[in-house]
Amino acid sequence: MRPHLIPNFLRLLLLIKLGFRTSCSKFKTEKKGKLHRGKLHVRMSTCANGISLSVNLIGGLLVMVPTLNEELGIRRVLEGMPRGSVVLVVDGGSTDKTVEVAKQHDAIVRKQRFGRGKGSAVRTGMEYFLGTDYDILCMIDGDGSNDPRELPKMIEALNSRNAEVVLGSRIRGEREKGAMGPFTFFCNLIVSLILGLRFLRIFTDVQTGYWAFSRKAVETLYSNLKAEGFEIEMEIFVLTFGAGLKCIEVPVRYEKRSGKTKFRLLLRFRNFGYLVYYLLHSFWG
Ligand SMILES: Nc1nc2c(ncn2[C@@H]2O[C@H](COP(=O)(O)OP(=O)(O)OP(=O)(O)O)[C@@H](O)[C@H]2O)c(=O)[nH]1
Ligand SMILES: [Mg+2]
Repeated sequence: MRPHLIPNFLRLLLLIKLGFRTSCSKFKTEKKGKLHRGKLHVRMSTCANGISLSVNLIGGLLVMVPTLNEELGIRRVLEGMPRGSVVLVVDGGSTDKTVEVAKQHDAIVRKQRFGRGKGSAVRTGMEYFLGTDYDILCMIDGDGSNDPRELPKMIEALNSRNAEVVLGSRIRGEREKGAMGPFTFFCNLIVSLILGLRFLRIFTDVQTGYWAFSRKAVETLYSNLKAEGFEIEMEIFVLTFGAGLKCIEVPVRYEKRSGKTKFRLLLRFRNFGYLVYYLLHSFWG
């Protein structure tokens, strides 16, 4: 071993030991005889500031990535994941190398159920999550536009602010030039303000692809979700408030996507129809 690595190695061991103790004393809970690992992870990532974390420290988190022909984006996303993340790629029948690339990066790959569209992929991912004992489910787009290095920030928000659902706002966050055109920016903001005001709250980016959910949130939402397409985020938002789950948003960075968009112009207009539908739904359920 090279001499300059030794102090770092000892420091890591010490941090793990201290972090583990602190975390356990403050956050450990038992669930079906198993450690509630999501909270443990967050504590440890704070303790071990500056040192890359190993596999078992991030054990309570499952990261779901819906993909449809994202061979370029998925590589970017998987390569940027915090080390040790368990990633579930839910694929919608890609005809390029998306699945191959995902497998090369040790992601779990599942084909989506419930029909075509991103919504079906998200629901498939939630169904998979409920069959495991992970504590937190994060969702991130597979086109490389969301930065996976912000996952700890999302989880931190979930835990420290006692939220059940966290959405990553691209409107509040820093945006790479050209990542989001003015039309999309405007549409996202309007839709979000309208939906937020329905619940007397200000939200800026309900249609984001970056989310974090507690286990309780997924258990509550999953069986009520019916969306198959890009309206899934609006449905999640409305059902979250309908169920009285605490939902917050945090700013996230947004970069230019790799590959081609699947959210065609027509679908963007269709989402305004869904906006009306979910608003009515939120009043009359
Ligand atoms: N499994 C699955 N994933 C999908 C489907 N449609 C889109 N996706 C994925 O959902 C994510 C969001 O789709 P995008 O095309 O990026 O839509 P968007 O982010 O609203 O639009 P852009 O601003 O153009 O990026 C991407 O990772 C897509 O690959 C689908 O039918 N099935
Ligand atoms: Mg995208």
